[in-house]
Amino acid sequence: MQKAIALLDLDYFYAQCEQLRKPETKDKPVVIVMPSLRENSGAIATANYLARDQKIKSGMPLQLAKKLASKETIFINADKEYYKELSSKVFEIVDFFCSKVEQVSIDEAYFDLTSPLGFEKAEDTCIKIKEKIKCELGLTCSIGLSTNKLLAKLASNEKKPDGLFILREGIEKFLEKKKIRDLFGVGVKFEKIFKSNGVNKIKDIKNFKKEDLVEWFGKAKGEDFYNFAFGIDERNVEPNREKQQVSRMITLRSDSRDFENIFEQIKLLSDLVFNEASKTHKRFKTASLVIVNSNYDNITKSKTKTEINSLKKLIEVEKALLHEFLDESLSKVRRVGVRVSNFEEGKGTQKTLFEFKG
Ligand code: DCP
Ligand code: CA
Ligand code: CA
Repeated sequence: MQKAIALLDLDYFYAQCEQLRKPETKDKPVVIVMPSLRENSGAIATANYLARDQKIKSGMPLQLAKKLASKETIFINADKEYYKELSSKVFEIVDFFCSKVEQVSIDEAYFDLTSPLGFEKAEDTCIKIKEKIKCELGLTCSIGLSTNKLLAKLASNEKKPDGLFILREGIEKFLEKKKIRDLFGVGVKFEKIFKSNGVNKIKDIKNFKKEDLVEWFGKAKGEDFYNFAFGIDERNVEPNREKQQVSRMITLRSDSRDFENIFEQIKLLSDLVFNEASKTHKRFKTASLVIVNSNYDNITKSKTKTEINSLKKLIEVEKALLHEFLDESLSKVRRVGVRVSNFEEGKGTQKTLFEFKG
C-alpha cells in the first residue's frame, strides 16, 4: 500500500507565538532575539514574514538585524517556556488525529496516516488538523503530505505560510527544481562536497553512480542521498511522543437522540478506552465525550476529577456528560466517542500501604 506521510511545521513559530499574545504587534515586522550576556548583543531566532521582507533572518547577529530594521520593527526576547507550552498543545491536537507521531523539533513533526484509512482520507485529516490548531490555539502551520519523509518535508515548504501541499504524482518533475541544499541531511559542509563535484541540484546526482556518493559521504549517507535523488526514502515515522490521551469513536447505525441507544455505545467504548489506558499504567483525571452531530459539527464535553480510577467511575462521568449534551443541544448524534486524558505519572493502580513495606 502507498504510504501517507505528513510533515507539519509551524509558521514563523516563535514570532507567531508572540504575536498571539501581543495583538498590538499585528501587521508589524516582528523579530525574536536570543539575547547573549553582553548588552545589546545576541542572535536572531526567527522573524515574521514582514521582517523577512527587510532581509532579517534566523541566525543573524542582532546588530545587523537592527541595521536592516525599520522604525516599526519590533524586537522581542525569546521566551522558550511559553513556546514549548504552545508546541505541546499543538502536538496534542495531532496526537488526537493520529497515533504515529514523531516530533523532530519544537515546531515540527512527522505523522503517518497510512493506516487505517490510506492516502485518500489523509488529505481530509490534514485539513482537520490545520483547522483545529487554528481554531483552538490561533496558530497557523504548513503541512506537506506525500509518500515518504523526504517528500513530505519538501512539500511542507511549498505553500508556506498556512499551506497544505499534496505531493503524490509528478515527483520526478517536482525534484527537478530543487537545489542540493534542499535535500534532507545536506548542510553547509555536504553542500560544498556536492558542489565541488559539480552537483548543484538534486537531479545532478543522477549523473553519478551510487558508489561515487558512497566514496564522498560514506556508505550510509551516500546510499541515502543517492536514493533521495530518485524520491526514494525508506525511513519510517518513529513515534516518540508519550500518549497524551486515549480515545475511541463509533458511528451509530442511524442518527439518534435516544439516551439508552447512545449510552449503550458509550459503555462499550469506555470499556475499550479504560483497558487501553490502563495498559500504559497511567492514572487520568479528564474524561471527555466527543460527539459528531448530523451536521458534522464536532462537540466535545469534558469533566476533570481528582482521579478516574475505575471503569465504573469513567462510565458515570460519561453518562453525566451525555445528559448534559442532550439537555443543551437539539441536534442528533451521528458519531460518539470516549476520550481520557490528563494522565498522571506513575502506575495505574495505587500500591497499598502493605505493598510499600519491605
Ligand atoms: N530557531 C532558532 N534559531 C535558528 C533557527 C530556528 O532559535 N537558527 C527557532 C525559532 C523558530 C523555530 O526555531 O521560530 C522554528 O524554526 P523554523 O526553521 O521552522 O523557522 P520558523 O518556524 O521561524 O519559520 P518558517 O515559517 O520558515 O518555518
Ligand atoms: Ca517553522
Ligand atoms: Ca521547523
